[in-house]
Amino acid sequence: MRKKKEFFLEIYHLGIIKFGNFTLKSGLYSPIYIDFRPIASKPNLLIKLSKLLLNEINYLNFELICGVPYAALPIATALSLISNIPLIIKRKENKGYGTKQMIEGIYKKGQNCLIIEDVITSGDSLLKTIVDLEKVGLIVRNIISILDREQGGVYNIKKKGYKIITLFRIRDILKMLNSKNLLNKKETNLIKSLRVYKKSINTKRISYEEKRKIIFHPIGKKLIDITLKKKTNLILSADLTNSIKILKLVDLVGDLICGLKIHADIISDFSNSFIELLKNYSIKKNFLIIEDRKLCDVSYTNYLQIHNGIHKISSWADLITVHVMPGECSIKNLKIPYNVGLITISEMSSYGQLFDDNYIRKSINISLKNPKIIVGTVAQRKVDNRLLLFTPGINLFYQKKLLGNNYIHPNLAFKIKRSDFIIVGKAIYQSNDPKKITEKYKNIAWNSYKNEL
Ligand code: 5BU
Repeated sequence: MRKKKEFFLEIYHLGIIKFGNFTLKSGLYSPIYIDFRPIASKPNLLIKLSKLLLNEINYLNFELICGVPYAALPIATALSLISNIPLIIKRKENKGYGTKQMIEGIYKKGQNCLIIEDVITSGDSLLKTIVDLEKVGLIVRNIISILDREQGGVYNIKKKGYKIITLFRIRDILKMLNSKNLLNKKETNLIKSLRVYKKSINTKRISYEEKRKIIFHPIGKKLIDITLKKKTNLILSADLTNSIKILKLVDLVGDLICGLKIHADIISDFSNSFIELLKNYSIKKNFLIIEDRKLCDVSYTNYLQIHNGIHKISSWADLITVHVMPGECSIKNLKIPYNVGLITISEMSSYGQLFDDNYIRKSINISLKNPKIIVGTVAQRKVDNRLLLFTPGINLFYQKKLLGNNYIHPNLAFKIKRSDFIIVGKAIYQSNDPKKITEKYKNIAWNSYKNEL
């Protein structure tokens, strides 16, 4: 332990710990960010780290070493050089040309591979790496990591039957820094808040009632109230191009949904009277109206698009979707009424989408920093519990790509992505019996949420 402590204090001075507001790769919020990448630029420390890691396991059992991309790659390389165990490289995404291999290097089916990770948070990227290695016939049993952030990842991995060793746990590191008086008051307070977040916000699904308490936006609270009252977390995406057809559908299934999502610009006969009738239904049948506008422009243009044109979205929509690709400023000064909320799009369900981890993290961070205007987000992963998570790309009968969208079963949305609301379109409005199918989706989604509590 003494060696480990000494080593940690040495790397601490490289600035590997930062305090502030961070959204982690997993989408979870944290007041503390730990980044071991700087070690790669210090060969002596990289060697020390590799020796410490190798000390933890009987490495002669392994025929291959693989690092979780990208942060663990230099560490895995150093381990390979010291131990003489061959290295293989796992790609993050396949390069789309040439051999399209996800695993590079020389390996044979049935070889036993040791996995190296730098920081374990939710364990999701580690599990992705394992899946790809197992797909090519490699055997993975053991993982070794520098840090356990103690946010559920180690538990998730062990639950799947893998053995995992970590050099440090976050609590040991913070204790160590405290004992050496290396933390100032602000940093100590942030760490205290980390404990609170770990318990109440980040690690597990919380009930709609609990979520209602930590969500700031009145429209977010209203959506949860509707959900609890009607026992439905189903949003219908009525992507129809005719207003009468939309109204007929709403008349039929409005009692079964908490939200109705439309694309105003696909409705050929869009009119004020349509909006008036839709609004009446939303009051009578108690659901919110979401305009899936996906704004993506500079602030002033977004402002014009929200309030003007033939759609005048802000006069009727309860929620409007928006990309934050043009930056945080683009969602400022939109002058949206207090009873309209925004849903950011952090990651789409479409096949081949270009949202990468970095962008998703930034988008979630912006969403968290603006609770007075942002209610939640669309993402294909767990997000911080202070955001409502909306999941499109849902279908009961297939789990695959169709018309450019990726579809999953509602149970998976609640279980794996920790979704709050599922969005269902074609499966309902194209069915022969929309009412029966809506009831089916409603019940499955509601029970799925209940089972996850
Ligand atoms: P579907 O018929 O169930 O595939 O309809 C999904 C709807 O959700 C449709 O209106 C899309 O425009 C919308 N959508 C989506 O599919 N994926 C996304 O990531 C986002 C929106 Br954001």
